[in-house]
Amino acid sequence: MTFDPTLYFITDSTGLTQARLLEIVAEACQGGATLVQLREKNRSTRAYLELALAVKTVTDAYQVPLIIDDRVDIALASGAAGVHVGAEDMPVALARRLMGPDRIVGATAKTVERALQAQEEGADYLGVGAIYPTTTKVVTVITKVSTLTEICQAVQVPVCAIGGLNPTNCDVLAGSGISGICAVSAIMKSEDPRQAASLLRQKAEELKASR
Ligand code: TZP
Ligand code: MG
Repeated sequence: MTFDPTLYFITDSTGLTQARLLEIVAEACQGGATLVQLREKNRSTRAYLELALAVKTVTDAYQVPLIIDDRVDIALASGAAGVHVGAEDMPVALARRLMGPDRIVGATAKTVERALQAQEEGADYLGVGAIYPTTTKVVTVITKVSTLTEICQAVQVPVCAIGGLNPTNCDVLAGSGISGICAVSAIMKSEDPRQAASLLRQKAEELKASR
């Protein structure tokens, strides 16, 4: 499946009603998100599936592909465009086998070695970070921009930077070779998610032009 990782919006529903989450997803799409990931950590399978179906209704309306974090079963059951797996999730090769050749499989990579392995196992894109400390609930370590650049040079698949990124601090990514920016809080916690997405999209386009 073709997809555009330029502005990859990742959700965090913590403390939000479902209605507000769906509103933010819609606003992010209106502002220019090119890819959306539903990221849920503490939901039952049933609740994750129901939310995925609701979010997909919104992303479908904007023709933005929906990626499901961690859960191949939820991705398949909801008809999402793809799944994103990290080091503690389904191995990339297995995720690829289960998802089939036509859906998107994304993977987290923090080293060149891991990036090459994920690509070899069938990842369609890589998420690399955290570039900056993040307020989003995640177990991660800082990835240097120099490592990000090495990863971009080593692989053929698109690479997205993640972690603490907002429109005012992402210029450090200029020349790194990224294909996109991932953002959670810069959009989720903005008073105007549409405007935040729009600013980030503009930045991401500039950064891609500087590759
Ligand atoms: N992986 C590395 S950092 C991160 C994930 C899921 C969270 C990014 O969130 P934010 O709010 O954009 O820093
Ligand atoms: Mg994960």
